[in-house]
Amino acid sequence: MVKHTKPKGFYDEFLRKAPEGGPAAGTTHYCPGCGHGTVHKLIAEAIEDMNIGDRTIFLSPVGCSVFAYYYMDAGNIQCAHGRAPAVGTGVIRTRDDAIVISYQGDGDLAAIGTAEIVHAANRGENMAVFFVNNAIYGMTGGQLAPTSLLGQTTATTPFGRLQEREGGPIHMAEVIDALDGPVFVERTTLSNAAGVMKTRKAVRQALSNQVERRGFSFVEILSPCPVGWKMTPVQSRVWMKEEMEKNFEVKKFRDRDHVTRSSGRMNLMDDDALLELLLPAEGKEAVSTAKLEEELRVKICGFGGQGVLSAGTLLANAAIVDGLEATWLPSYGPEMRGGTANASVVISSLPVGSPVIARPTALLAMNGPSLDSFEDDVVSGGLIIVNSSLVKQKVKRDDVKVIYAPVSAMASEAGFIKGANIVMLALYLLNAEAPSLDGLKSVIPRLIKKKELVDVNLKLIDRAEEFNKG
Ligand SMILES: Cc1ncc(C[n+]2csc(CCOP(=O)(O)OP(=O)(O)O)c2C)c(N)n1
Ligand code: SF4
Repeated sequence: MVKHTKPKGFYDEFLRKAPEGGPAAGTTHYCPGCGHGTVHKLIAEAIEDMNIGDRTIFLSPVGCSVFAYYYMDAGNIQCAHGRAPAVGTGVIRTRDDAIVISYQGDGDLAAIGTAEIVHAANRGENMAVFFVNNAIYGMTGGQLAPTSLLGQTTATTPFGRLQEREGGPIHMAEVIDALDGPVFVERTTLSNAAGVMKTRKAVRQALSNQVERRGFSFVEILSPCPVGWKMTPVQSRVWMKEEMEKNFEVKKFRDRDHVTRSSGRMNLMDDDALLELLLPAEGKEAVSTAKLEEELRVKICGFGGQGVLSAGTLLANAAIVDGLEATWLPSYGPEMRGGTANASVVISSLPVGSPVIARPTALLAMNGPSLDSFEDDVVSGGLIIVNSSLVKQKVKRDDVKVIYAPVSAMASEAGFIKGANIVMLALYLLNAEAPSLDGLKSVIPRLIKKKELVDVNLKLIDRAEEFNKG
């Protein structure tokens, strides 16, 4: 007798359907007869049997399986539509030990995400891709997918797919097999029990390739979508056998016995090499070794041409030479000059979790619209420095420290209006816990390419120090 149990690769309760627990906490959100549940179970069983749950990172797509993170007891990342292979590349290249699973539907992988999957496969990234091909966009109501069959009626091809109008179905396993990078490529089917068992084997093969760090594995799984196809679950299986499998050949395309990629991080440079690249000049030793209790989140904003992005680069590099961790994230409009721009710089004693800043600890507002846009976001007790040469309004908040400084005028008086960003940055450093002003002084000669501008920028720092003394 076969006893069906829930594999340990799943969470004990599926809270998507029953947020409060209770009887429905054991069921998924999938329609009856859907193939996603079967594939989930095959993966969850393999994760349990191979004892890889603690290092598996499961990438769920956009599509009906968007909620896979409610089920898989693993590290979960829900990816933007089609981008799972790109996210997986980032994961595997930063975590040597991760087992990366990219789980994708045909709209996700073969339409919006075609570029990501082709290039990840071509690079031979160490990941297992499970491509659930149900020949339709299930989640959005049954529109044509790249893999829909010729003649197949869908919400957007009510009279059937036409070669002349929509082109023919894309055979992704064959496309991936045309590349040199992958180590394992197979197409399987869920139309019958034997097909499910073959899929089980292919899933395990792809995952064991991961454990052995052999490279990129791709398993295309033909899967029923009774609701999208407007069939009963039983009719769906018959249609798969009679139509889908005739079009998509079920077979093993490739199973290489040699390793195409041995380690996830092999292309990464170590921290010293990275610093060498960032600071291509003498003296790479840390200027100070500041320790921060809390991360600093600095938003530097203005219009294009005011140097807010380069101020951000200088700030991040000053932090790095001070022995801190830092990220720099630019944001700017399409105009080369005159548009809006801002740089987000996060500084921490620990590796930075996210370069995105929702609540800045400091706002350096080079113009009026920047103050309007970001004033409310600053944390209570934070710091706002306003370029009072250009910003006429006052800060409305009374729970933050505010410094009004005519940084444009100060730079202009020194004969170098473009140095207003340096004055602003120096003022920030004079009022911040870190990085040190020495850190900034040490990165200026390394990062400012025009040597004649180095001295004037260093003088502007002195000017900021005078102003700060009051
Ligand atoms: C950027 C973006 N474009 C379009 C959509 C709409 N959308 C959601 S799911 C989906 C297709 C899903 O089909 P598939 O990948 O085949 O997965 P299935 O639902 O069939 O499992 C689309 C187009 C979206 N959410 N985001
Ligand atoms: S619409 Fe199709 S793919 Fe989506 S859950 Fe229902 S049967 Fe599965």
